[in-house]
Amino acid sequence: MTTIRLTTGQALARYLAAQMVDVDGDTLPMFAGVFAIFGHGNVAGFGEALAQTQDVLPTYRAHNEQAMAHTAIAFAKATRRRQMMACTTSVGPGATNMVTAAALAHVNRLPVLFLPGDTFANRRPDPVLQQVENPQSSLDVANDCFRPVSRYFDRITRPEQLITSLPQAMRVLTCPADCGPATICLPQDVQAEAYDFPKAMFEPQVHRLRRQGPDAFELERAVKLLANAKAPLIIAGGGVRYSHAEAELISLAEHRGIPVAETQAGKGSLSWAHELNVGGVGVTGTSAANDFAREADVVLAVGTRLADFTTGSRSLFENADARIINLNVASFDAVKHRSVPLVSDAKLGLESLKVALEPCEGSRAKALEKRAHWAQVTEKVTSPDTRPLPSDAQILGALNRAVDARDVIVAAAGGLPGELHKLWQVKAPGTYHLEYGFSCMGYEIAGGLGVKMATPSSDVFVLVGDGSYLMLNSEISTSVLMGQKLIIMLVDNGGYGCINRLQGGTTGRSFNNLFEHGTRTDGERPLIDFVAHARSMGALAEKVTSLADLATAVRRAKAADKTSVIVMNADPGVSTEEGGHWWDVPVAETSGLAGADDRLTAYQSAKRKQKIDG
Ligand SMILES: Cc1ncc(C[n+]2csc(CCOP(=O)(O)OP(=O)(O)O)c2C)c(N)n1
Ligand SMILES: [Mg+2]
Repeated sequence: MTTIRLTTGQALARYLAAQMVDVDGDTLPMFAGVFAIFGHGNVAGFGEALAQTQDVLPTYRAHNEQAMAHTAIAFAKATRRRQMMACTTSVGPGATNMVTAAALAHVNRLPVLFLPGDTFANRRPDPVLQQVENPQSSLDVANDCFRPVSRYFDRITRPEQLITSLPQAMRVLTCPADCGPATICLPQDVQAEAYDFPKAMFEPQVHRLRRQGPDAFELERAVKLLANAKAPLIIAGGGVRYSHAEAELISLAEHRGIPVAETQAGKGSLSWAHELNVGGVGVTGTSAANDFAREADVVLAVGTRLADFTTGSRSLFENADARIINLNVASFDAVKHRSVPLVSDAKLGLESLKVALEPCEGSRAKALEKRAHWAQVTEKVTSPDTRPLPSDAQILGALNRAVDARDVIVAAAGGLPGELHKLWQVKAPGTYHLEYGFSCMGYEIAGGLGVKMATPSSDVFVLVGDGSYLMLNSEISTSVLMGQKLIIMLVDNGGYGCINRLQGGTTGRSFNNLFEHGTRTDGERPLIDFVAHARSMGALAEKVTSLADLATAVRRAKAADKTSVIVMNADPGVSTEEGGHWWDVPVAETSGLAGADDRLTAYQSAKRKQKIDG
């Protein structure tokens, strides 16, 4: 065996640089780069190694570990899980700062390689700076926080463990069914230790996402159900996008005249204009999609986790005989809701279903009618009117009219995702990037950077509330420094607007969500000068006060060569009433507030529609 003497850090960097992916016949690096914030726990070990591999594995410097991990995750989502990034940190706070992002990647089934530094394996200098000592067990250390939020977890306490650990990490990163974050903790002493590694380990290795076809029995059962369905509905989830199954989805839907509803992750599988696209489904869905969902006797769920926002907390599919055919690459998801599982890659599964089914007219006419109604609602709620402050919907309407077909929008938390799900008119498939598995405040700007890195020829619009912006905005500066232009639309409604509305509906009061006094100004000055803040980080910034000015600001931002922040005040009290569905948020069983009895009665009656057997 030919060997090469390398440190653990050097071997890791070389191995990552040697991993390739086949994307439609092109061989690309699997790791487009490494986001790194160095500290004593990785600067001399893995950091030293990364400096040697810059030509094949670029390292990027960020400002916040959680944010850089969001960037890496968004990049992977935008490449539909074909390419990804690694993130390395020091020990202690640098490492645990990434735990939230690990959870986000886990929920959304997105690949990212976490390489947190870890305290000394030899324990000689213990306790070291930033080490969390555990009096009960020396084995349980801070990085164990990553365990429940990783699809693969390891700690390298001897250099040669890399030889067997790395292929396991690559397995989860490239497996459609098991996809998620892989975490390999790197004790800081081991990173610098040398070993004679087999040379073969560093030969280029090409990965290709596995396509698993359906099982004959499961397929036959699903075909029979669909063939006999009187009111079928397709729900497109993120799996459609990750499988590149858009064409097969449209083809089956058109073949059988089945309307297609979309989850947040699946929105953009079809353009808004497609005659069978009935739009977002569930809690933030359109009336068109939700009407079909309530009546459906067979729901073909494709690549979705069937989370509460999609199923209306399990109360949306009202038809007592409704069955779900659950086409999913992961058997874990395929058995949820007493579904009829069809475990398969979405593209192959949809193709097989079409081949086995006769064409029919289906619900085309009804879909057209319901779509037309929702188009009217959209027109009404997004058009300007005379109220002093615009609604989120009106801002989105103005933006939608101003963006080009290939521009990508990015959002995650606050009131905007719900409005986007209902109202955003996707012009071209793949231009709608919502992180709604974790709906993590602070994902937006950092995530936008990852999307921009993955799709450099598109303008990337980040839609963010004032709350999310204040939580995590440091990567504005990273975007400026990296020359990765973003257009950030900051909707300032003076606090946590959507939670304040939810609070009003569930408790009858407003408490601890909006800025006190309900004002954004301190006399003449804005309470928070977002324009000055964004400018201080090197971005262009302006505040607009009318929807017409917003359109011209967007034009200026599109023409600019660096990141712009456009700030607009909005009404925190308004959201689109039309469409939507109940969401299970428990109401206090006893409360002294006026209207509490009515709220509890309404909650309890909605709760009775929840199907717990499916
Ligand atoms: C990290 C994180 N913390 C808390 C929440 C709960 N939460 C969801 S939306 C929201 C308020 C967001 O405020 P803002 O970004 O201003 O949007 P708005 O609701 O005003 O539209 C909060 C606190 C969350 N989703 N993520
Ligand atoms: Mg807000």
